[in-house]
Amino acid sequence: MNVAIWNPSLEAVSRDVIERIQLERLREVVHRVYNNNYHYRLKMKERGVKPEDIKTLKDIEKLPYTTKEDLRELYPFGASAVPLNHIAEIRASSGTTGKPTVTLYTMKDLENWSEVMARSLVAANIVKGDILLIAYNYHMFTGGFGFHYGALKVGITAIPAGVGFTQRQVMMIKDFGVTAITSVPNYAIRLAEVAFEMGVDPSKDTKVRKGMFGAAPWSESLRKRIEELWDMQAYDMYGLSELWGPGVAAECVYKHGLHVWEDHFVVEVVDPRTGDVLEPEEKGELVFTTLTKDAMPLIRYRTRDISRILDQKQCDCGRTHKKIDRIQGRTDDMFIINGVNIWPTAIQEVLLGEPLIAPHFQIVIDRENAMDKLIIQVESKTKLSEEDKKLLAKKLAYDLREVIMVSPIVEVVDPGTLPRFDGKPRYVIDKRVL
Ligand code: DLL
Repeated sequence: MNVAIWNPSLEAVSRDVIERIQLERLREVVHRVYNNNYHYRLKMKERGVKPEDIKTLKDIEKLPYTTKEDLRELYPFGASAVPLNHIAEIRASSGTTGKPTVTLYTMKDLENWSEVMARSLVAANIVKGDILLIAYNYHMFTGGFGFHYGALKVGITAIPAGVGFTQRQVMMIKDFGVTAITSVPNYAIRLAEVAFEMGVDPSKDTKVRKGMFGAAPWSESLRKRIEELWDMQAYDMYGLSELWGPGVAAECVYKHGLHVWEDHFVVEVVDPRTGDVLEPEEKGELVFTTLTKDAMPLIRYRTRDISRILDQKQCDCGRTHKKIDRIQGRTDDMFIINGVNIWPTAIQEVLLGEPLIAPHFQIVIDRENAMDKLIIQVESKTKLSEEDKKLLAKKLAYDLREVIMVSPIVEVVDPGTLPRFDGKPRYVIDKRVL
C-alpha cells in the first residue's frame, strides 16, 4: 500500500514524545487563557483550579468544560485570547438558532491549520501532482478555505469550485483532468448523478480516483456507493469550525478510524449526560482541548459528536496519533421515537445496504393518537412498478426494524423525487416540533 506521510517527525514519533509535547503545550495554553481571558479565569476559579495544578495529562480532567452556549454568550470576541489587531481572519457559523459562533484566526492559526490540513490530505494519499476539486462553500464556511490552504501547502493543484453549478463542476472534472475531489459526502453522489445525465461515466470518463469527505455524518454503505460510482478511494475527514475547521482528524489509507492530530488537540470521550470521562472503545461525546490555537484556545470543548477512541494498537500506516471511530451522529441529531434513540446514520446504513435503493432518503417523524410515527421515504435506483415498490418497502421496513428497534413506515419513491443538498444534508423532518 502506498503510504505517504507529510510530517513524519511529528506524525510517526513515539507515544512518549507525543505525550511530552501535549503536556508542555497543555500547561502553556492553560496559563495563557487564565491570564488573558476573563471567562476562563472565572470558570477555573469557580472550580478551584489554578494553572499550576496541571502537572500531568490526566489533570486535564480538573479543568471545566466549554460549551457552544459559552461561545454564544461570548459573541462576538469574548473568547479571544489575543488583542483584536492580531486577528487575521474572522469566520462565523451559519447558526440556525440564535447568535452564530465566531472563530478567530491569527496568522499563526492559519499556518497551523494549513499544517493539519496538509497532513490530512497526504494521509488520504492526495499529494503533489494531484488536481483537487474543492466543492465546499468558500464563504464563511471553513470547508473551502481549509482544504484550499492545505492543498497549497502540499503543492496540490486546487480548484476552488465551491458548491452548486453541478454541470459546470462535471465539465471541469473532465476538462481539467481532476484526480481528487472533496465535498460533503452526499455531493459526491449528486456529482455522479449529474455526470451520468451529461453522458459522463465518472468511473470511466474521468481521472478522479480519490476523495476526501466530511462535514456531515456518513455511513460505510455510502462510502461503498461513492467508491463504486467513481472507482475511487473515499476517505473520511472530521473537524469543526470552533477548532479551525476540517483537519482535526483524518483517515489514512487503511480506513480504520481517523487519526487525531494530537500535537494540536487533546481528545477525550465523555458521557454526554454525566460528563464522566470514558475509557477507550467506549462510545460517548468527543471533547477537545486545543494545544496550539492562538486567537481562540478552547479548553475541553464539548462537540456533541458521538464517537469513541479506538484501541491503541499502532496503525499500519506508521502514524502514532490516536484514532477515533467515524462520527456516529450528534447528541442533538439523534431523535427519539416512542422512547427509542435513533441516529439517521443507522438508517442510512441499512437503506444503502440494499442494491435497488438510491442514496437519497428523508425521515419524517409525526405523531398519531399520541404515538410517534416514523416514515422513511427512499428513492429506488430505477423506476419500479407499484407492486415492486411495495415489496421492497416491506423488506426494508423489516431490515430497519432489526437494527433500530422501531417499526418504520417505508415508502419507496421514484428516482429524482426527493430533495438534493449541495451542502450539509437535512435528513430529518420532525413534524412533532413544527
Ligand atoms: O463541517 C468542518 C468540516 C469541513 C469538516 C469539511 C470536514 C470537512 P462545522 O460547520 O462547524 O465545521 O460543523 C461541524 O459537522 O461537529 C460534526 O457534527 C459534523 N462533521 C464534521 N465532519 C464530520 C465527519 C465543518 N467526517 C460539525 N463525519 C461537527 C460526521 C462530521 N460528521
